[in-house]
Amino acid sequence: MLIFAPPNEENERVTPNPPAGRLRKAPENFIAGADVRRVFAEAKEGRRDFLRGAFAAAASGLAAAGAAAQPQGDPNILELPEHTRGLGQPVVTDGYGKPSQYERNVQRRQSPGLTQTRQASVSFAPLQSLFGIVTPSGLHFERHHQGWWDVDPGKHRLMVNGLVKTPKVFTMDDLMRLPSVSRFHFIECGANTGMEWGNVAVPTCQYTHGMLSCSEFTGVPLITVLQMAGADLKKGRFLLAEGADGSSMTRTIPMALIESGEVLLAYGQNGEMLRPENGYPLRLVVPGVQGVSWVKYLRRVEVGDQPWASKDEAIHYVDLMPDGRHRQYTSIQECKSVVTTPSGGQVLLDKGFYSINGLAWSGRGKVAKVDVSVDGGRNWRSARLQDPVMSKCLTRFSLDWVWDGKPAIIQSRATDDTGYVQPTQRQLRGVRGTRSIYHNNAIQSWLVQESGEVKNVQLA
Ligand SMILES: Nc1nc2c(c(=O)[nH]1)N[C@H]1C(S)=C(S)[C@@H](COP(=O)(O)O)O[C@H]1N2
Ligand SMILES: [Mo]
Repeated sequence: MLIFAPPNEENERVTPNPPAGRLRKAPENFIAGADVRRVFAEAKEGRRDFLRGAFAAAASGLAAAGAAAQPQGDPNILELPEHTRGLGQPVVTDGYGKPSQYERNVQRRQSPGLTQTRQASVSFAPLQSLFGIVTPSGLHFERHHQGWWDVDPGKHRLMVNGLVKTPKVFTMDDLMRLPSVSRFHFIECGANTGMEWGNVAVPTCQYTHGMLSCSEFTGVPLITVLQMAGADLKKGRFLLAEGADGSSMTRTIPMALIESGEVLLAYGQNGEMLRPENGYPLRLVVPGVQGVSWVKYLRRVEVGDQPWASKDEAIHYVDLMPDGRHRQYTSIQECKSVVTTPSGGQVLLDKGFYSINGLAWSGRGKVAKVDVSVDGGRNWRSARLQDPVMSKCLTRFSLDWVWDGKPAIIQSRATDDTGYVQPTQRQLRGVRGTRSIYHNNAIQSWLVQESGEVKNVQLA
Protein backbone atom coordinates (compact mmCIF):
# COMPACT_ATOMS: atom_id res chain seq x y z
CA MET A 1 0.00 0.00 0.00
CA LEU A 2 1.40 3.35 -1.06
CA ILE A 3 1.02 5.81 1.78
CA PHE A 4 2.76 8.73 0.17
CA ALA A 5 2.72 9.40 -3.51
CA PRO A 6 6.07 9.25 -5.29
CA PRO A 7 7.91 12.57 -5.31
CA ASN A 8 7.81 14.56 -8.49
CA GLU A 9 9.81 17.53 -9.65
CA GLU A 10 8.06 19.90 -7.30
CA ASN A 11 7.44 17.52 -4.44
CA GLU A 12 10.55 16.82 -2.40
CA ARG A 13 10.78 13.36 -0.86
CA VAL A 14 9.44 13.35 2.67
CA THR A 15 11.56 12.09 5.57
CA PRO A 16 10.11 9.09 7.41
CA ASN A 17 10.39 8.26 11.13
CA PRO A 18 10.09 11.37 13.29
CA PRO A 19 12.13 11.25 16.54
CA ALA A 20 10.11 9.85 19.43
CA GLY A 21 8.61 12.09 22.10
CA ARG A 22 7.67 14.92 19.76
CA LEU A 23 3.96 14.30 19.82
CA ARG A 24 2.01 16.81 21.80
CA LYS A 25 -0.07 15.98 24.83
CA ALA A 26 -3.33 14.48 23.74
CA PRO A 27 -6.13 17.01 23.99
CA GLU A 28 -9.73 16.29 24.83
CA ASN A 29 -10.74 15.38 21.31
CA PHE A 30 -7.94 12.84 21.00
CA ILE A 31 -8.73 9.16 21.34
CA ALA A 32 -5.56 7.66 22.83
CA GLY A 33 -4.28 4.40 21.42
CA ALA A 34 -7.24 4.25 19.10
CA ASP A 35 -9.21 3.13 22.14
CA VAL A 36 -12.49 3.37 20.41
CA ARG A 37 -14.22 1.38 23.12
CA ARG A 38 -13.31 3.92 25.80
CA VAL A 39 -14.77 6.68 23.68
CA PHE A 40 -17.90 4.68 23.09
CA ALA A 41 -18.23 4.23 26.86
CA GLU A 42 -17.69 7.93 27.50
CA ALA A 43 -20.17 8.87 24.87
CA LYS A 44 -22.68 6.56 26.52
CA GLU A 45 -22.23 8.40 29.81
CA GLY A 46 -23.34 11.43 27.90
CA ARG A 47 -20.17 13.52 28.21
CA ARG A 48 -20.82 16.75 26.37
CA ASP A 49 -18.67 19.64 25.29
CA PHE A 50 -18.86 23.01 23.58
CA LEU A 51 -20.91 21.47 20.83
CA ARG A 52 -23.82 21.90 23.19
CA GLY A 53 -23.36 25.63 23.44
CA ALA A 54 -22.42 26.68 19.94
CA PHE A 55 -24.66 24.28 18.15
CA ALA A 56 -27.56 23.85 20.48
CA ALA A 57 -29.61 26.25 18.42
CA ALA A 58 -29.05 24.34 15.21
CA ALA A 59 -29.69 21.08 17.00
CA SER A 60 -32.99 22.10 18.52
CA GLY A 61 -34.10 23.45 15.16
CA LEU A 62 -33.44 20.08 13.59
CA ALA A 63 -35.21 18.23 16.37
CA ALA A 64 -38.28 20.41 16.00
CA ALA A 65 -38.35 19.81 12.26
CA GLY A 66 -38.28 16.07 12.91
CA ALA A 67 -41.04 16.20 15.52
CA ALA A 68 -43.29 18.19 13.19
CA ALA A 69 -43.57 15.37 10.68
CA GLN A 70 -46.85 13.84 11.85
CA PRO A 71 -48.42 11.14 9.73
CA GLN A 72 -52.02 12.08 10.51
CA GLY A 73 -53.94 15.32 10.83
CA ASP A 74 -51.05 17.31 9.48
CA PRO A 75 -52.28 20.90 9.01
CA ASN A 76 -49.62 21.32 6.32
CA ILE A 77 -51.67 18.96 4.21
CA LEU A 78 -55.19 19.72 5.43
CA GLU A 79 -55.11 23.53 5.33
CA LEU A 80 -54.55 25.16 1.97
CA PRO A 81 -51.55 27.48 2.19
CA GLU A 82 -51.55 30.98 0.78
CA HIS A 83 -49.29 29.98 -2.11
CA THR A 84 -51.91 27.68 -3.60
CA ARG A 85 -54.57 30.41 -3.57
CA GLY A 86 -53.04 33.82 -4.25
CA LEU A 87 -50.96 35.36 -7.03
CA GLY A 88 -47.26 34.74 -6.68
CA GLN A 89 -44.52 37.28 -7.17
CA PRO A 90 -43.60 38.67 -10.60
CA VAL A 91 -40.52 37.58 -12.55
CA VAL A 92 -37.18 38.87 -11.37
CA THR A 93 -36.00 41.01 -14.26
CA ASP A 94 -34.05 43.68 -12.48
CA GLY A 95 -31.90 41.73 -10.10
CA TYR A 96 -29.69 38.74 -9.60
CA GLY A 97 -31.54 35.62 -8.37
CA LYS A 98 -31.13 34.78 -4.69
CA PRO A 99 -31.57 31.61 -2.61
CA SER A 100 -34.76 31.01 -0.63
CA GLN A 101 -35.10 32.92 2.63
CA TYR A 102 -35.29 29.52 4.31
CA GLU A 103 -31.73 28.78 3.22
CA ARG A 104 -30.15 31.84 4.78
CA ASN A 105 -28.23 29.70 7.26
CA VAL A 106 -26.18 28.34 4.39
CA GLN A 107 -23.34 30.81 4.40
CA ARG A 108 -19.61 31.18 4.15
CA ARG A 109 -18.29 31.63 7.67
CA GLN A 110 -15.17 32.62 9.55
CA SER A 111 -13.61 29.87 11.61
CA PRO A 112 -13.93 30.00 15.40
CA GLY A 113 -10.52 28.27 15.48
CA LEU A 114 -8.64 31.21 13.94
CA THR A 115 -7.43 34.36 15.64
CA GLN A 116 -10.14 36.97 15.15
CA THR A 117 -8.67 39.96 13.35
CA ARG A 118 -10.06 43.34 12.37
CA GLN A 119 -10.58 42.15 8.82
CA ALA A 120 -10.99 38.43 8.32
CA SER A 121 -8.95 36.95 5.48
CA VAL A 122 -10.51 33.50 5.18
CA SER A 123 -14.08 32.33 4.79
CA PHE A 124 -15.07 28.68 4.74
CA ALA A 125 -17.54 26.99 2.39
CA PRO A 126 -20.52 25.21 4.04
CA LEU A 127 -19.65 21.75 2.72
CA GLN A 128 -22.25 20.12 4.98
CA SER A 129 -25.05 21.91 3.12
CA LEU A 130 -23.97 21.26 -0.47
CA PHE A 131 -25.01 18.57 -2.96
CA GLY A 132 -23.17 17.14 -5.93
CA ILE A 133 -19.74 18.50 -6.71
CA VAL A 134 -20.16 22.14 -7.75
CA THR A 135 -19.82 24.89 -5.17
CA PRO A 136 -22.26 27.72 -5.86
CA SER A 137 -20.12 30.78 -6.59
CA GLY A 138 -21.60 32.78 -3.73
CA LEU A 139 -20.53 30.06 -1.30
CA HIS A 140 -17.01 29.51 -2.71
CA PHE A 141 -14.44 29.78 0.09
CA GLU A 142 -12.29 32.92 0.11
CA ARG A 143 -8.70 33.54 1.02
CA HIS A 144 -7.42 37.08 0.62
CA HIS A 145 -3.93 38.08 1.72
CA GLN A 146 -4.74 41.77 1.33
CA GLY A 147 -8.48 42.01 0.87
CA TRP A 148 -10.42 41.66 -2.39
CA TRP A 149 -11.17 44.13 -5.14
CA ASP A 150 -13.72 44.55 -7.88
CA VAL A 151 -11.19 45.22 -10.62
CA ASP A 152 -12.37 47.10 -13.74
CA PRO A 153 -12.04 44.59 -16.61
CA GLY A 154 -11.72 47.47 -19.10
CA LYS A 155 -8.50 48.54 -17.41
CA HIS A 156 -7.13 45.15 -16.46
CA ARG A 157 -4.06 43.97 -18.38
CA LEU A 158 -2.09 40.74 -18.55
CA MET A 159 1.62 41.10 -19.34
CA VAL A 160 3.65 38.16 -20.66
CA ASN A 161 7.41 38.67 -20.34
CA GLY A 162 10.69 37.02 -19.34
CA LEU A 163 12.17 34.37 -21.64
CA VAL A 164 9.89 35.23 -24.58
CA LYS A 165 10.64 36.53 -28.10
CA THR A 166 8.08 39.33 -27.90
CA PRO A 167 6.81 40.52 -24.54
CA LYS A 168 3.06 41.06 -24.88
CA VAL A 169 0.22 42.79 -23.10
CA PHE A 170 -3.34 41.42 -23.38
CA THR A 171 -6.58 43.20 -22.57
CA MET A 172 -9.55 41.14 -21.36
CA ASP A 173 -11.10 41.58 -24.81
CA ASP A 174 -7.93 40.17 -26.41
CA LEU A 175 -8.07 37.13 -24.12
CA MET A 176 -11.77 36.51 -24.59
CA ARG A 177 -11.38 36.35 -28.39
CA LEU A 178 -9.06 33.34 -28.06
CA PRO A 179 -10.31 29.72 -28.10
CA SER A 180 -11.45 28.74 -24.59
CA VAL A 181 -12.11 25.55 -22.67
CA SER A 182 -14.37 24.82 -19.68
CA ARG A 183 -13.32 22.32 -17.04
CA PHE A 184 -14.44 21.22 -13.58
CA HIS A 185 -11.73 21.41 -10.93
CA PHE A 186 -11.43 21.67 -7.17
CA ILE A 187 -9.38 24.34 -5.47
CA GLU A 188 -8.11 23.62 -1.97
CA CYS A 189 -6.04 25.99 0.15
CA GLY A 190 -2.83 24.27 1.30
CA ALA A 191 -3.84 25.23 4.85
CA ASN A 192 -7.17 23.41 4.65
CA THR A 193 -7.58 21.09 7.67
CA GLY A 194 -4.45 22.79 9.06
CA MET A 195 -5.93 23.23 12.52
CA GLU A 196 -6.05 19.48 12.95
CA TRP A 197 -2.21 19.45 13.06
CA GLY A 198 -2.48 21.42 16.28
CA ASN A 199 -5.30 19.20 17.50
CA VAL A 200 -7.74 22.08 17.57
CA ALA A 201 -11.16 20.49 17.36
CA VAL A 202 -13.04 22.95 15.19
CA PRO A 203 -16.61 21.70 15.42
CA THR A 204 -17.89 21.32 11.84
CA CYS A 205 -16.69 20.11 8.47
CA GLN A 206 -17.16 23.68 7.24
CA TYR A 207 -14.22 24.59 9.49
CA THR A 208 -12.16 21.40 9.15
CA HIS A 209 -12.43 21.12 5.35
CA GLY A 210 -14.19 24.24 4.04
CA MET A 211 -11.18 25.86 2.37
CA LEU A 212 -12.21 23.66 -0.53
CA SER A 213 -14.49 24.45 -3.45
CA CYS A 214 -15.16 23.14 -6.94
CA SER A 215 -16.29 25.00 -10.03
CA GLU A 216 -16.54 24.78 -13.77
CA PHE A 217 -13.83 27.19 -14.88
CA THR A 218 -13.70 28.75 -18.33
CA GLY A 219 -10.65 30.32 -19.87
CA VAL A 220 -7.74 30.19 -22.26
CA PRO A 221 -4.99 27.60 -21.77
CA LEU A 222 -1.98 29.56 -20.53
CA ILE A 223 0.23 27.78 -23.06
CA THR A 224 -1.66 29.56 -25.86
CA VAL A 225 -0.52 33.04 -24.83
CA LEU A 226 2.99 31.80 -24.04
CA GLN A 227 3.23 30.47 -27.58
CA MET A 228 1.87 33.74 -28.95
CA ALA A 229 4.70 35.55 -27.15
CA GLY A 230 7.26 33.03 -28.43
CA ALA A 231 8.21 31.62 -25.03
CA ASP A 232 11.49 29.71 -24.85
CA LEU A 233 10.14 26.45 -23.45
CA LYS A 234 13.59 24.78 -23.54
CA LYS A 235 15.21 27.18 -21.08
CA GLY A 236 12.01 28.50 -19.57
CA ARG A 237 11.05 25.63 -17.32
CA PHE A 238 9.29 27.84 -14.80
CA LEU A 239 6.71 30.59 -14.77
CA LEU A 240 6.06 33.33 -12.25
CA ALA A 241 2.43 34.35 -11.80
CA GLU A 242 1.75 37.75 -10.25
CA GLY A 243 -1.48 39.20 -8.87
CA ALA A 244 -2.63 42.82 -9.04
CA ASP A 245 -3.69 43.16 -5.38
CA GLY A 246 -1.54 44.59 -2.61
CA SER A 247 -0.42 41.18 -1.32
CA SER A 248 2.37 40.90 -3.92
CA MET A 249 1.16 37.38 -4.51
CA THR A 250 3.72 35.70 -6.73
CA ARG A 251 4.05 31.98 -7.25
CA THR A 252 6.31 29.74 -9.32
CA ILE A 253 4.50 27.27 -11.60
CA PRO A 254 6.51 24.43 -13.24
CA MET A 255 6.32 24.69 -17.04
CA ALA A 256 5.56 20.95 -17.27
CA LEU A 257 2.11 21.60 -15.78
CA ILE A 258 1.49 24.46 -18.21
CA GLU A 259 2.62 22.47 -21.26
CA SER A 260 0.01 19.83 -20.47
CA GLY A 261 -2.59 22.48 -21.34
CA GLU A 262 -4.24 22.15 -17.92
CA VAL A 263 -3.28 25.54 -16.52
CA LEU A 264 -5.90 28.12 -17.50
CA LEU A 265 -6.17 31.88 -17.66
CA ALA A 266 -9.70 31.74 -16.32
CA TYR A 267 -12.35 34.44 -16.51
CA GLY A 268 -15.40 32.19 -16.14
CA GLN A 269 -16.71 30.32 -13.11
CA ASN A 270 -19.89 28.25 -13.14
CA GLY A 271 -21.17 29.77 -16.34
CA GLU A 272 -20.63 33.44 -15.54
CA MET A 273 -17.69 35.74 -15.01
CA LEU A 274 -15.55 35.10 -11.91
CA ARG A 275 -16.79 36.68 -8.70
CA PRO A 276 -14.67 39.60 -7.45
CA GLU A 277 -13.73 37.60 -4.34
CA ASN A 278 -12.40 34.85 -6.57
CA GLY A 279 -10.17 37.02 -8.76
CA TYR A 280 -12.40 38.87 -11.25
CA PRO A 281 -11.66 39.43 -14.05
CA LEU A 282 -8.77 36.97 -14.45
CA ARG A 283 -7.25 34.23 -12.31
CA LEU A 284 -4.89 31.36 -12.83
CA VAL A 285 -6.38 27.87 -12.55
CA VAL A 286 -3.70 25.30 -11.69
CA PRO A 287 -5.54 21.97 -11.36
CA GLY A 288 -4.37 19.72 -8.52
CA VAL A 289 -2.11 22.39 -7.06
CA GLN A 290 -2.77 24.17 -3.74
CA GLY A 291 -4.94 27.29 -3.84
CA VAL A 292 -2.17 29.81 -3.31
CA SER A 293 -0.84 29.15 -6.83
CA TRP A 294 -4.22 30.03 -8.33
CA VAL A 295 -3.21 33.68 -8.49
CA LYS A 296 -6.19 36.05 -8.57
CA TYR A 297 -6.37 39.41 -10.37
CA LEU A 298 -3.60 37.93 -12.52
CA ARG A 299 -1.66 40.76 -14.14
CA ARG A 300 1.68 39.27 -15.21
CA VAL A 301 3.30 35.97 -16.08
CA GLU A 302 7.05 35.77 -16.49
CA VAL A 303 8.90 32.86 -18.09
CA GLY A 304 12.14 31.96 -16.28
CA ASP A 305 14.74 29.24 -15.89
CA GLN A 306 14.48 28.60 -12.14
CA PRO A 307 11.98 28.83 -9.27
CA TRP A 308 11.70 32.34 -7.82
CA ALA A 309 11.51 31.42 -4.12
CA SER A 310 9.17 34.37 -3.57
CA LYS A 311 7.95 35.14 -0.04
CA ASP A 312 4.90 32.94 -0.46
CA GLU A 313 7.06 29.96 -1.36
CA ALA A 314 10.13 30.56 0.84
CA ILE A 315 8.60 31.71 4.13
CA HIS A 316 4.97 30.67 3.80
CA TYR A 317 3.56 27.45 2.36
CA VAL A 318 6.57 25.40 3.54
CA ASP A 319 6.20 22.37 5.81
CA LEU A 320 8.42 22.08 8.90
CA MET A 321 9.54 18.46 9.04
CA PRO A 322 10.48 16.52 12.19
CA ASP A 323 14.20 16.78 11.37
CA GLY A 324 13.99 20.58 11.36
CA ARG A 325 14.17 21.00 7.60
CA HIS A 326 11.45 22.65 5.55
CA ARG A 327 9.69 20.92 2.70
CA GLN A 328 9.32 23.47 -0.11
CA TYR A 329 7.33 23.56 -3.37
CA THR A 330 5.03 20.81 -2.11
CA SER A 331 2.20 22.08 -4.19
CA ILE A 332 0.16 19.06 -5.18
CA GLN A 333 -2.89 18.45 -3.01
CA GLU A 334 -2.68 14.75 -2.21
CA CYS A 335 -5.67 12.42 -2.22
CA LYS A 336 -8.17 13.27 0.53
CA SER A 337 -11.81 12.85 1.47
CA VAL A 338 -14.29 13.87 4.12
CA VAL A 339 -17.75 12.73 5.16
CA THR A 340 -20.00 15.79 5.01
CA THR A 341 -23.12 14.09 6.45
CA PRO A 342 -23.21 13.05 9.18
CA SER A 343 -20.50 15.46 10.25
CA GLY A 344 -19.52 17.58 13.23
CA GLY A 345 -22.25 19.82 14.61
CA GLN A 346 -25.05 17.82 12.99
CA VAL A 347 -27.55 15.76 14.95
CA LEU A 348 -29.04 12.42 13.96
CA LEU A 349 -32.70 12.68 14.86
CA ASP A 350 -33.41 9.01 15.33
CA LYS A 351 -32.12 5.50 14.76
CA GLY A 352 -32.57 4.04 11.31
CA PHE A 353 -31.52 4.69 7.77
CA TYR A 354 -29.02 7.37 6.81
CA SER A 355 -27.10 7.98 3.62
CA ILE A 356 -23.51 8.71 4.54
CA ASN A 357 -22.36 11.36 2.07
CA GLY A 358 -19.05 12.94 1.35
CA LEU A 359 -16.47 14.37 -1.01
CA ALA A 360 -13.20 12.91 -2.26
CA TRP A 361 -10.51 14.45 -4.44
CA SER A 362 -6.90 14.10 -5.58
CA GLY A 363 -4.49 16.61 -7.04
CA ARG A 364 -2.87 13.83 -9.06
CA GLY A 365 -5.85 12.54 -11.02
CA LYS A 366 -9.14 10.77 -10.48
CA VAL A 367 -10.54 9.25 -7.31
CA ALA A 368 -10.49 5.47 -7.82
CA LYS A 369 -12.16 4.31 -4.60
CA VAL A 370 -13.58 5.54 -1.33
CA ASP A 371 -13.95 3.26 1.69
CA VAL A 372 -16.13 4.20 4.64
CA SER A 373 -15.92 2.94 8.23
CA VAL A 374 -18.51 3.41 10.97
CA ASP A 375 -16.38 1.80 13.69
CA GLY A 376 -13.30 3.98 13.77
CA GLY A 377 -11.42 2.18 11.01
CA ARG A 378 -11.75 -1.44 12.09
CA ASN A 379 -14.00 -2.41 9.20
CA TRP A 380 -14.41 -0.69 5.84
CA ARG A 381 -17.04 -0.83 3.12
CA SER A 382 -16.72 0.54 -0.42
CA ALA A 383 -18.81 3.64 -1.06
CA ARG A 384 -20.67 4.40 -4.30
CA LEU A 385 -18.95 7.02 -6.44
CA GLN A 386 -21.41 9.37 -8.09
CA ASP A 387 -20.88 10.18 -11.78
CA PRO A 388 -19.10 12.05 -13.19
CA VAL A 389 -15.71 11.16 -11.73
CA MET A 390 -13.28 13.69 -13.19
CA SER A 391 -9.58 14.34 -12.82
CA LYS A 392 -8.53 16.89 -10.17
CA CYS A 393 -12.18 17.47 -9.39
CA LEU A 394 -14.40 16.74 -6.41
CA THR A 395 -16.10 13.33 -6.47
CA ARG A 396 -19.26 12.73 -4.45
CA PHE A 397 -19.58 9.39 -2.64
CA SER A 398 -22.32 7.79 -0.58
CA LEU A 399 -22.97 4.70 1.49
CA ASP A 400 -26.19 3.30 2.96
CA TRP A 401 -26.11 3.01 6.75
CA VAL A 402 -28.58 1.97 9.39
CA TRP A 403 -27.76 3.62 12.69
CA ASP A 404 -28.49 1.38 15.67
CA GLY A 405 -28.46 4.30 18.09
CA LYS A 406 -25.06 3.33 19.54
CA PRO A 407 -21.92 5.49 19.35
CA ALA A 408 -20.19 5.24 15.99
CA ILE A 409 -17.01 6.72 14.53
CA ILE A 410 -17.46 7.58 10.88
CA GLN A 411 -14.45 7.89 8.58
CA SER A 412 -13.76 7.92 4.85
CA ARG A 413 -10.56 6.86 3.12
CA ALA A 414 -9.96 7.73 -0.52
CA THR A 415 -7.61 6.09 -3.01
CA ASP A 416 -6.67 7.82 -6.27
CA ASP A 417 -5.79 6.35 -9.66
CA THR A 418 -2.05 6.45 -8.87
CA GLY A 419 -2.75 3.91 -6.08
CA TYR A 420 -2.09 6.44 -3.31
CA VAL A 421 -4.19 5.83 -0.20
CA GLN A 422 -5.27 8.66 2.11
CA PRO A 423 -3.28 8.24 5.36
CA THR A 424 -4.53 8.12 8.93
CA GLN A 425 -3.56 10.96 11.30
CA ARG A 426 -1.06 8.60 12.90
CA GLN A 427 0.56 7.65 9.58
CA LEU A 428 0.73 11.28 8.49
CA ARG A 429 2.25 12.43 11.78
CA GLY A 430 4.69 9.50 11.59
CA VAL A 431 6.21 11.03 8.49
CA ARG A 432 5.51 14.73 8.85
CA GLY A 433 5.61 15.24 12.63
CA THR A 434 3.20 17.71 14.18
CA ARG A 435 4.65 21.10 13.33
CA SER A 436 3.15 21.61 9.90
CA ILE A 437 0.41 24.04 9.01
CA TYR A 438 -0.17 22.91 5.45
CA HIS A 439 -1.07 19.77 3.55
CA ASN A 440 -2.98 17.76 6.10
CA ASN A 441 -4.84 15.12 4.11
CA ALA A 442 -5.43 12.69 6.96
CA ILE A 443 -8.58 10.65 7.44
CA GLN A 444 -11.21 12.63 9.36
CA SER A 445 -13.16 11.02 12.21
CA TRP A 446 -16.66 12.03 13.29
CA LEU A 447 -18.03 10.58 16.51
CA VAL A 448 -21.78 9.98 16.49
CA GLN A 449 -22.84 10.04 20.13
CA GLU A 450 -25.81 8.21 21.53
CA SER A 451 -27.64 11.52 21.75
CA GLY A 452 -27.28 11.75 17.98
CA GLU A 453 -24.90 14.68 18.22
CA VAL A 454 -21.86 14.41 15.98
CA LYS A 455 -18.46 15.58 17.13
CA ASN A 456 -14.98 16.08 15.68
CA VAL A 457 -12.51 13.61 17.21
CA GLN A 458 -9.02 12.37 16.38
CA LEU A 459 -7.77 8.82 16.70
CA ALA A 460 -4.14 8.63 17.83
N1 LIG B 1 -3.76 37.86 -6.01
C1 LIG B 1 -4.00 36.97 -5.07
N2 LIG B 1 -4.17 35.70 -5.44
C2 LIG B 1 -4.42 34.74 -4.52
C3 LIG B 1 -4.50 35.06 -3.15
C4 LIG B 1 -4.34 36.44 -2.78
O1 LIG B 1 -4.42 36.79 -1.60
N3 LIG B 1 -4.10 37.35 -3.76
N4 LIG B 1 -4.72 34.07 -2.23
C5 LIG B 1 -4.35 32.71 -2.65
C6 LIG B 1 -4.74 31.67 -1.74
S1 LIG B 1 -3.75 31.41 -0.40
C7 LIG B 1 -5.79 30.84 -2.02
S2 LIG B 1 -6.15 29.51 -1.04
C8 LIG B 1 -6.65 31.08 -3.18
C9 LIG B 1 -8.09 31.26 -2.70
O2 LIG B 1 -8.95 31.47 -3.79
P1 LIG B 1 -10.43 31.92 -3.53
O3 LIG B 1 -10.41 33.14 -2.66
O4 LIG B 1 -11.02 32.15 -4.86
O5 LIG B 1 -11.11 30.77 -2.82
O6 LIG B 1 -6.28 32.21 -3.93
C10 LIG B 1 -4.89 32.41 -4.04
N5 LIG B 1 -4.62 33.47 -4.95
MO1 LIG C 1 -4.35 29.40 0.59
